[in-house]
Amino acid sequence: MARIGIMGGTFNPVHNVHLIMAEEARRQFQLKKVLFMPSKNPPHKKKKDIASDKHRKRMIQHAIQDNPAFLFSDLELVREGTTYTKDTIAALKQLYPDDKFYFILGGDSLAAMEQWNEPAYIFKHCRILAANRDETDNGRIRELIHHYEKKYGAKISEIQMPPISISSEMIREKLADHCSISDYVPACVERYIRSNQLYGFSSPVFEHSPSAHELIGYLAASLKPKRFLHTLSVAATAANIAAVHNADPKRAYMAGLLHDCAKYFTGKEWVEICEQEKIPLSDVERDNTVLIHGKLGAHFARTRYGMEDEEILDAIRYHTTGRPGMGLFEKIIYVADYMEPGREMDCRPHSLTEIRKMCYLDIDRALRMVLACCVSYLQQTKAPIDPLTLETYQYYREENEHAGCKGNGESRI
Ligand code: DGI
Ligand code: FE
Ligand code: FE
Repeated sequence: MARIGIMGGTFNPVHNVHLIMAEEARRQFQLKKVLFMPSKNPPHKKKKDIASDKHRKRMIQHAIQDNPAFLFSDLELVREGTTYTKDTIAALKQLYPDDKFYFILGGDSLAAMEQWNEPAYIFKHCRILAANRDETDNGRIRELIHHYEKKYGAKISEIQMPPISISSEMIREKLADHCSISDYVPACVERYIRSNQLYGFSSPVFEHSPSAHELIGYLAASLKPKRFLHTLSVAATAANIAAVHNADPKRAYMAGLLHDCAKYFTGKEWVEICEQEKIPLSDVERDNTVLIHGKLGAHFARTRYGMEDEEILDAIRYHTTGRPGMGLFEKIIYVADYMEPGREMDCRPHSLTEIRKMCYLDIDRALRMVLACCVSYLQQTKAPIDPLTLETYQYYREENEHAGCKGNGESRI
């Protein structure tokens, strides 16, 4: 039988006291693990100052990543309808029938428990671990414990920890006042909040072109791990290709770092952000939302990450569709995105190995190879092809044919 701690709450945002409370509970009561379980923000009564479920989830995942005893649980986020703690406990009992549950909460929530749905059920099936977040609460907590013990036979213990008055509300206020929150949340959470402009914190992360080093920290905090690795790989590959073709490898690296910076979001979210930020969308983009992340990425790069280099911004903007008459950086990012070493796919009519060699020898030819593979893939999967993708494909095929007529001897790809 294992002891499992449950940390419920809105986590709007998660902060250091949540982490200290959970760790002290784990240590003092020999818990095997602690589940961080954010409560849902019901869509019908969406509170404006509550970050979306997805943002709160990602902030928690970042915050707990270094403590192996801490786990994220989306039990409450995924449940349909109103979520009650009582139902969560019932679900946990089914999932872990042999384990014992310890519900971790702050003194303020302890006071509110009597208004929860079926507190008697919760007290019967869980031990409560209460932390005093404020020294003045001590007497009040003892009174409450006594009351619950008498009325419900509750088993409540106090978590011993120094009273630290940090609250999510205080953090949101500091953000709104443009004050630092670095003493209150882990660095990765602060970066996440800043790069996603949560809680009305609308200032750019960087006012002017950042260094690659500064940018990487923010991308690590805002992209999912797989996307972040792809990003690093595209940046390194692009820098190598640029060096061979006498272009600035540092600028190619920056373009690679930023090319998928909007990819943290998906589908509907891209459309919503474009509507909020007044970025026009075509019908094809609305139907195939993946096409949006290039233009939105360029917009984020400029407005959030302080990127002012227009060639880099174009390389980000056109990295999914390409466009006729691409500049060298655009070609490099387009190709590097397709063939970076982490990519593994069967592509036709050219293999990845061929493209990986060709990009160092002849970037235009590598570009045509990638375009041919993309169009062939889209045709195979019957996905609607963006007119710009098709136009780009035809433009470079024709350009090559014209060059071929002039007799430069290049084979037609
Ligand atoms: O963002 P990445 O995955 O690194 O790569 P990307 O920006 O090239 O996006 C690839 C996705 O975009 C892939 O799912 C295919 C899709 N795509 C590219 N061009 C078109 C397209 N989808 C449609 N429907 N039409 C296109 O023209
Ligand atoms: Fe992309
Ligand atoms: Fe990419």
